[in-house]
Amino acid sequence: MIDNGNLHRIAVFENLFEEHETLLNQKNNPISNHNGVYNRYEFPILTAAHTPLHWRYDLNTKTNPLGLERIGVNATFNAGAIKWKKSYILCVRVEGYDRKSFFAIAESPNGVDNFRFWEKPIVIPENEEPDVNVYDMRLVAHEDGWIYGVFCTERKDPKAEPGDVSSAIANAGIARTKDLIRWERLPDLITPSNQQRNVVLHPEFVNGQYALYTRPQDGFIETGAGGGIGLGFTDSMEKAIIKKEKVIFNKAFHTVYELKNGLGPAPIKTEQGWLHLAHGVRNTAAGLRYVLYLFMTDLEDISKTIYRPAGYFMAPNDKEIIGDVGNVLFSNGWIQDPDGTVFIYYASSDVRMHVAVSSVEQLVDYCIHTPEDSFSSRGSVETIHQLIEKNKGLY
Ligand code: M1P
Repeated sequence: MIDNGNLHRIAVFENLFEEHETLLNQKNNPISNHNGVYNRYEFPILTAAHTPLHWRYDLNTKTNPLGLERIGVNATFNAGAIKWKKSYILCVRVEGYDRKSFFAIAESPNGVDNFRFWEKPIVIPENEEPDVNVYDMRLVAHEDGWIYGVFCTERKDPKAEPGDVSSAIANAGIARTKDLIRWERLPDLITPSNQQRNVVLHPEFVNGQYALYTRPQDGFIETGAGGGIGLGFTDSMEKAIIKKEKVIFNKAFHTVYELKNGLGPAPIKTEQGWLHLAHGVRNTAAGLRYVLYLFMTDLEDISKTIYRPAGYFMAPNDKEIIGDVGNVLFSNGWIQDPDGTVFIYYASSDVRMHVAVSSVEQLVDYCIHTPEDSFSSRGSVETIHQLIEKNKGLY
C-alpha cells in the first residue's frame, strides 16, 4: 500500500472526479422558444453537484477510507452577476445541508456553460452584529469605482417570544471589493422600514447621491402594509442611510405581483430608459408563485416608470417548478455584452441556476409593445380584440 494521501485520493475518488469533470464540461444549447423574446438553455448552469469535490469530501483516504461525503451542499441559486476580465462571473448563493447560505464565485468563459467555482467560498467580513444567514447578493460595478455586493442579512428577531425560534429580521448587508476576492464590509443599510430584502444599488450617481432600490416590508415573509419596489437616496455607502423611501412599483390586486414584488439585478441603461427585471409574487391554493417581469424607468427621473408590460416575462416551466420552494423563478443577476446580448441568470425553485439569452433590442421592444395590465378580464379581452383588428387581412 502506497503511503501517500494524494495517490490514495486518486484511487478511491477517480470515478467521482471523472463524473464531476464531465458535468462541468457539459455543453449547453439554446432551446427554441415560441415567443421570440429570449431563449432558455437545455441544462441548468449550476447545481449542487457542480460545487467542487474538495469542498465536500475529505480526499485523503487515510482519514476517509470509505470515501464518504463530509459536507453536503443542498442548492446553488439566486446568483448576482458581473462581467469581469472577459469572464462571466456569478456570485452564487450556495446553501449547505445545514441550511446556511454563503457566497461563492463561479466563472464561465462564454456565459452559458462551463461554469466553475473558484477555489474557496467567499468570507464576507462581519460587522458588530454577526449575520446568521446571508443570501441573494446583487453585484454592481458603481461609477465610483467599487464593485458593491448588496445582500440580505438575516438574524433572529430579538423580540421573538420565548419558544419562537423562527422569527427573523432581514436587512440589507453591504460589502465592496475591487477584485472579487478581498471584501470590505460596510455598515448595514438604515431605512425607515422594519425589514428589507431585495435591495439593489443603482449603478450611477443620481444628483451626486447613491440611489438604492428597496423592498420595504413589515414582516419577514409578508410585506404587510409595506411592499412594492421602493427607491431611496444616500450620500454615502460607508454609512448608508435612506431617510425617505418612495414606492415606484406597487403591488396590485389581481396581478402577478399581488402579494409582493422585488427588484432583481441592477437595471440596464438603454437609449429608451432603464430596463428592470423584477420578481412578482402571488398567493395560490398551492402556495406562493414567483414569476419574473420587466419594466422600464425614465433616464432623467429614475423614480418614474415609463413602460409596464402586463403579466410575467418568465414563469417556471414543468422542470423548473419543482424544488425546495416550488413554483419559484428568482433572478438577481444579468450581464449585458457590448453587442447588446443579455444573459439573464435565474434560479428555479430555490435549488439551481439557469441562463436565458436575449438582447437589449428584444427586451426593450417587449417592454414598449407588450400591452399594459388593464386590471380586468374585460380589459384583457378588449386588448386582444385590438390586436385582432390590427391583424385583419394578415391571418
Ligand atoms: O423562496 C423564494 C424567495 O423568497 C424570498 O424572496 P422575497 O423576499 O421576494 O419573498 C427570498 O428568500 C429569496 O431568496 C427566495 O428565492
